[in-house]
Amino acid sequence: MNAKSVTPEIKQSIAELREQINDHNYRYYVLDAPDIPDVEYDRLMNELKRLEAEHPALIVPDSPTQRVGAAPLSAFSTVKHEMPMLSLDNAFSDEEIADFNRRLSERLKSTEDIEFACEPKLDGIAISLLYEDGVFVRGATRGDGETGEDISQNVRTIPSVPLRLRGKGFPATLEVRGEVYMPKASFNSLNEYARKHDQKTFMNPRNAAAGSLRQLDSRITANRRLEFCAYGVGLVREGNLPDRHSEILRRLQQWGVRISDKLAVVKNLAGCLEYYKDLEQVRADLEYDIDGIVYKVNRIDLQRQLGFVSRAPRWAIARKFPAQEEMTRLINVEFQVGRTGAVTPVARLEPVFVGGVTVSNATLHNQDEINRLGVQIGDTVIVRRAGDVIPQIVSVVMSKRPAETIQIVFPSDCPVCGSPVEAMPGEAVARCTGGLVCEAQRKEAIRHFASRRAMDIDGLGDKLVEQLVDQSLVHSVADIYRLDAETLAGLERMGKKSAEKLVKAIESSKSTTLPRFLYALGIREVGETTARNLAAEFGNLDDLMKADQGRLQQVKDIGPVVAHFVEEFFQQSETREGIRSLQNAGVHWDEFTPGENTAGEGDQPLAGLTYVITGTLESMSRDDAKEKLQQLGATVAGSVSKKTHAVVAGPGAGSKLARAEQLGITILNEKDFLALLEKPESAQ
Ligand code: JCF
Repeated sequence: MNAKSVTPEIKQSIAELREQINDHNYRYYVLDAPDIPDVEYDRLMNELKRLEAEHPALIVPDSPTQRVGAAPLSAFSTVKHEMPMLSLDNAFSDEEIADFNRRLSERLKSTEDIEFACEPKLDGIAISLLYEDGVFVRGATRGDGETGEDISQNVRTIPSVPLRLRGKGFPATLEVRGEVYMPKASFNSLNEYARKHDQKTFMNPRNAAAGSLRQLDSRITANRRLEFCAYGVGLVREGNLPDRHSEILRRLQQWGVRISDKLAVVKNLAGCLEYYKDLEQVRADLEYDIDGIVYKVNRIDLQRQLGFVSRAPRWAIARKFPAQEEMTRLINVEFQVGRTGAVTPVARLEPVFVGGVTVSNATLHNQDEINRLGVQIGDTVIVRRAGDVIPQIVSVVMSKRPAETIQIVFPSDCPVCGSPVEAMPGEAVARCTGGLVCEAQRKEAIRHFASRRAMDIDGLGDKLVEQLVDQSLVHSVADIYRLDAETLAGLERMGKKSAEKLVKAIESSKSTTLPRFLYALGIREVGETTARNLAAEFGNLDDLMKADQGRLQQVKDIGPVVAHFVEEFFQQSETREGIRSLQNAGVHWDEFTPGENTAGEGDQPLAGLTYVITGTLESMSRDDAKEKLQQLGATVAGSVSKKTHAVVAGPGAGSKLARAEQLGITILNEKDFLALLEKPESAQ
């Protein structure tokens, strides 16, 4: 791109955009209170990127655009910490915390209560951030506490690390210390992705964070969702900080640095113990892993008086939670079959108490994972439970391997139906090829068919599907429509009333929409969006069933893989028969009429218009309202922006409604909305 001449106006625009973006980052990452929708944020960012691309001379290292990673390094250089980065003493019980408190009183020769700052101990990687005159200049690992590695390029990519401090009054040199961690959800999706693409998975969020920070190619780090949370300061030159630890942290927060939202100040030992109990309660619900609590003497003058012992301060201690990892024995491995036929090895374990629950099963994912672990039946293994994730086997304790172990053999035939099990080339997952012949796949298919976003048969839950298939009352989804109240009432945990209710729900599910029906069929890789795209493209089922792969690939967002699955699905005679039975049973939908001339104006009167739905509607669910709008060609968005055409607001509408009012966007109440559905042509 050609560099254009720089005018004062351009400089001004760039400065304003940077300030706005920094403000939004601060609101989002530090205050956890964003006040603009993502699209609006993206718009500001794109505008800044565009201006910077036109005027590269104006790019500065602390511009919010400079977080995408830079050219790979060949090695990290070392950094000497002017003030050593300390570690913490550990305590494992209330008694040890009481001992800690007693030692402090003795040293301080005082009987007064000692005030403590308490915060969760994040299970991440400790790093140091150096700011000179408020500008981020260096990020370093803790290393051995004396020397670490310069990971500035990687640290820059972490959105919650400010590249420039906000406001004023900060010391000329300020070293901020804290933890880099990966939220549990980001860790799970990273591993899920790795598993799908046959890549190495990470053992836990901490390892994932460490691995991401250690990348010589910071563009990889930029793609990992890492976060930073400060726990203190190191080197401080030319400037004063408050005289309490908690106040220092609050000051950091004002300067735009993220601190724990669980930070609390307690009056004494009793307060510490109570904080522990409270945090233990919410631990599993936190978005990140913590391995304990850090208590610090809050007054800095007392900290100075107390000083250090070797590598750790006397004025702080980490109360560790009981381990989330335990040793147990692998008794057996069984193989489960999912809806798409994926065969998953499940470890049966000698029950063991891990992180507050008894665990007797863990997933082994697939053959690659079994190979990676080198695990055999009879082995002693380490089991880890992290929050809401399925327990995992982390490793094998080889030193405890008994003389006789049994190799885990992946079945070549489906354990449920006996059909061959095959893995597609390049895929880690092995699948049963039995399709709906396989009882396991059938159960899953029926569950999916009945689910809320598919045919929405209220009351047809997992347990019931299990019974219906086991008792041969339902073989295929079409059989659902042959069930009567009498048969249902005879099932476990079903009374006459609930049986009648279910029959009603089955009856009303017959009237559906084409996208829902396509989604309900459970075609591989066809989720709700693809189902909707298919429906919009073909308008009716017959044309879709006749389409070949080439034709299917013309549909929005459909590539060769999905096209193949769709074609294959509709080629199967069981599929065709199944669909016929469903239609004979009375399942029907209004045909989409776009036909060949897709999105003809008459058919998609709301095409090009974006709606937002908020609050509750009386006459239909939000999902149904969304679907109705989409059928008319509208886009339904999750947040309000200038591009929003109108907001449909029911009772309980909150910030979205306020935002719409602020922007002067049309607001429709339920009555207006129903009128719109009746006469959508009037919308323009
Ligand atoms: O969250 C942590 N892992 C954490 C580590 C919190 C702290 O307040 C720390 C720490 C390591 C050393 N404080 C020190 C002094």
